[in-house]
Amino acid sequence: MAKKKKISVDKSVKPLVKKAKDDGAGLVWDRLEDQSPPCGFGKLGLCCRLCAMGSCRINPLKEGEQRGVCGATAETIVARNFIRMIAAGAAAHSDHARGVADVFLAAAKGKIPGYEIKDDKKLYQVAMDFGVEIGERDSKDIAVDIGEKALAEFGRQEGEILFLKRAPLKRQEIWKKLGIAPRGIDREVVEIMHRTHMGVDQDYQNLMLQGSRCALADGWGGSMIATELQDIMFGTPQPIVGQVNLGVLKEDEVNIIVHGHEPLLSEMIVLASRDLELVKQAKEKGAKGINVAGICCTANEILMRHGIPITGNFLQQELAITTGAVDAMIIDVQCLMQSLADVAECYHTKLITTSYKAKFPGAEHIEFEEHDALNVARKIVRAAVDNYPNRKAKVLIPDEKTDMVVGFSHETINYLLGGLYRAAYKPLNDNIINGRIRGIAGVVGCNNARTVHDSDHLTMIKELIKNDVIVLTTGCAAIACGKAGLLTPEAAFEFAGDGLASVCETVGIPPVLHMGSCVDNSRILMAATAVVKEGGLGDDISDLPVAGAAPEWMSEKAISIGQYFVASGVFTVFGVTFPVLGSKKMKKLLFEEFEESLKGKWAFEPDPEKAAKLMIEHIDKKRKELGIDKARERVLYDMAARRELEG
Ligand code: SF4
Ligand code: MSK
Repeated sequence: MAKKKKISVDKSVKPLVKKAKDDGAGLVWDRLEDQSPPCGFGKLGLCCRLCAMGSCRINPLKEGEQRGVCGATAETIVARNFIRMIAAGAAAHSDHARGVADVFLAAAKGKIPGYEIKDDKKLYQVAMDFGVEIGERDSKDIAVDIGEKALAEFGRQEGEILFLKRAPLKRQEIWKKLGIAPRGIDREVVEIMHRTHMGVDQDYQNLMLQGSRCALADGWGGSMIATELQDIMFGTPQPIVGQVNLGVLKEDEVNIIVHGHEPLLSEMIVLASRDLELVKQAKEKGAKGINVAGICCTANEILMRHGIPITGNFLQQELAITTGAVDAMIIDVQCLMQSLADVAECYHTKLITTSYKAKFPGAEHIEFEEHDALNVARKIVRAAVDNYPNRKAKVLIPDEKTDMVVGFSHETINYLLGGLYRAAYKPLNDNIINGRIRGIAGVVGCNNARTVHDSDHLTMIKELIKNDVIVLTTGCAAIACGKAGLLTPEAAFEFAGDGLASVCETVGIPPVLHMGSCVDNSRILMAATAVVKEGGLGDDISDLPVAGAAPEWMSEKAISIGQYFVASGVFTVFGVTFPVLGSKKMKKLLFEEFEESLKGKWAFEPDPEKAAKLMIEHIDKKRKELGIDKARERVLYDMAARRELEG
């Protein structure tokens, strides 16, 4: 165990870490100690193993220029590694989207039961974006065309991906001028793999152009397709109350945890858990009912749409099993620790893999078959019910659980601010212009065992809202906020500055808005675009007083998200570590020169308070450029002045 170093600010963690030790279950923090210190070359991005003449590494402490056996320089090695991370992240989001598009199309064709069109309005919106005829046509026919067009986006070879047209015109021109408008989603990923193969692209600036193009194919392509089609099938999120933290588990019920990223199966698990026959079976086994809860982004998806509780974020996946109360953990793809199988072995928990893409030695595999989704879900729920009597370890469910209000899609923000009949971002823009809201920050991303769990998210976000910056959040950052009580309207009075608090009070929203899962960072792009289109704050995302951050990032998906934020014109700060620090030229490009070309740039700052200050400084710089840096002074007229005015 890490030497008494604080590992989390979440009170639910400590007792379970102790329990794991008593029960002989190894946790992420134990392995972290074994893996410390991390490899210095890899951390700086300076290790290359792209061919068998290596692996090569550049020692930053040695004098003079060093090169790999093939002659590759530090900046080439660092850039290749960096954009391979982008390719992996974009591939993860986009393969998720492909799965959604497959199911969407099959459902539209009436080939699979259980899935339907829940949001006609969004169906028509996407139809317009995709150039699909609406007219008097049946929703299902429109959906078939949308499904086909969505799937074609992955293999598109020419032109530009269709959602790119949603961006502000000035942004589209920047992409065109730089030659980074993505042609097709898969094409950009494949081209990165080609260009970073031994002996191809040796120019770090050119490599980073392709990195930007691929990241844009993620944000404005794969991720946006996933979000939009999921919304059409499962409903666009609206504000809903939910609960979060390990205290949502119930000792006297069958506890099923869904963990991973894809809502296709978890939506069905929610339905199956309400099946009266299965509830009856659970009661026959001695349980009072069936309790479904989530971890990571699958959790965010079903929380946003059904109010299903969340057990925790990334670093709590092993702890959930350690409670001894989880009868089945159902996993699909992404952010799943292989150790889950070992931890599950110490308890009675059934670990069930469901995707042919993600199998675990030691886990039971029940393949998710979309054509028979509800029956597969029933089978899985039944396995959990049957496992309930097998609990063997002492059950310890921490008390911690917090209420929260979630479900802030960018459409919801529109309605909340402008009202149903005059939905508009104008009130938000007005409040930014008058200075009550200083700016907008997107704080997103993972947990990382190398930082104190949740601490950097919360420190940064509290600093931002204290300074009247409204925060949009997704992923594990959003879950951290929920646990800390930041996702309630009341949090505005406790944590926000006077200006932001007054807006939150008027509209009845929290100062931190939970916008969904990792693919839902596309909602943040749409919210920023809506602010631009509303007018009064410049004509590009880069003109806005906005900033982005991922203070506890760990996954390659986060790098892809960060790069598409930057390539969309957003100043973006990452914490923990940053995999380009080994090259001066790459640092200069990402931290400085991108501001010229992309009008957005990266920063690295592991201290979350300092990082928040950087974001606020950037927001203030943008306010100044817009001429709204001085909050409008309220002029109080006395009677004489009034008469003068009237006269
Ligand atoms: Fe070394 Fe060049 Fe091969 Fe990389 S590609 S391992 S730098 S020889
Ligand atoms: S789940 S990608 S740890 S946010 Fe989307 Fe959390 Fe990061 Fe996974």
